[in-house]
Amino acid sequence: MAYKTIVVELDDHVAVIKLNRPDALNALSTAMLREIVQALREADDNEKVRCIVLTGSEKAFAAGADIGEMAEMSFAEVFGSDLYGPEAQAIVRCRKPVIAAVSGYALGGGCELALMCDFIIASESAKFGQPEVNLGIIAGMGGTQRLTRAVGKAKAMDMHLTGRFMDAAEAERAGLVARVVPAKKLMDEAMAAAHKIAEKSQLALLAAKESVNRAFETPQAEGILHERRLFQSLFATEDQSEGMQAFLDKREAQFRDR
Ligand code: DAK
Repeated sequence: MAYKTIVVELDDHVAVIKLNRPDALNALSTAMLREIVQALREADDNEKVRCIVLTGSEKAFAAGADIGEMAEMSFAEVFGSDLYGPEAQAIVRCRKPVIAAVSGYALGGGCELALMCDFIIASESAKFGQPEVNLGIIAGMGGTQRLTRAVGKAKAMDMHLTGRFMDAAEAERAGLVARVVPAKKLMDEAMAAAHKIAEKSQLALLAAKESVNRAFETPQAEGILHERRLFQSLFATEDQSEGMQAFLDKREAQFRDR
């Protein structure tokens, strides 16, 4: 499918979705969010794809929702159309692993989009923030919830109430990002991680992602039970037999997603 605001490329088993509105620092318009949703759906449905990398430009992952688009909207329009709601829900429904490769600004909806991915690899130049308060609004795509779970109440409150940006080093210390790498190496590192993930059993990946995400949705005892049942159910797969036999044979496993 031809896109106007993103570029999608397939590198072996990895789909790369690149946000591409450089003149607006990749501000998330409704059109762009819908294209991201469409690209994620296509990647999820494409059997060849085993991992997805979502990225922006060196200057901006995404500088937030498109302020120009929102500025004139009334409450009736925002509430009546459930602005950005269906798109945000669709993004987190993607079952395959999604890595956010973040360089430059990840602000407002851009920070929230990165938080919707499974983990973030950031360049040293990355800046995260929830500056919506400066516009007389608050985060609307999960920022008060996901950021708080990622970095804790103190830092989340600091960011949401002051609107200040967090640099990459602080973001790594706070647990917002998984790794920080030099800007020039960002895509190499993200692609290496994605290709490494792509080697695994798809069934184990789906189960691992589902199980980790349960940690945010259920009491711990329920999450642990869910994990144990998924763990046990993987013994019904050929990939479990193959993975363990390959270890004993001292060879690489050949997973077949069965
Ligand atoms: N929207 C639209 N255009 C943007 C933009 C944005 N968020 N951010 C930057 N741009 C545009 C600028 O207007 C400028 O365009 P031209 O003037 O050249 O036409 C161009 O990108 C370059 O920006 P600057 O000239 O400002 O570049 P600087 O390097 O000087 O500054 C900056 C970079 C990122 C610090 C600055 O651009 C900035 O402060 N941008 C706004 C950041 C921000 O406030 N982000 C939060 C947006 S509000 C909801 C769900 C979610 C949301 C809302 C509702 N619902 C479910 C209802 C989310 C809201 C947000 O994200």
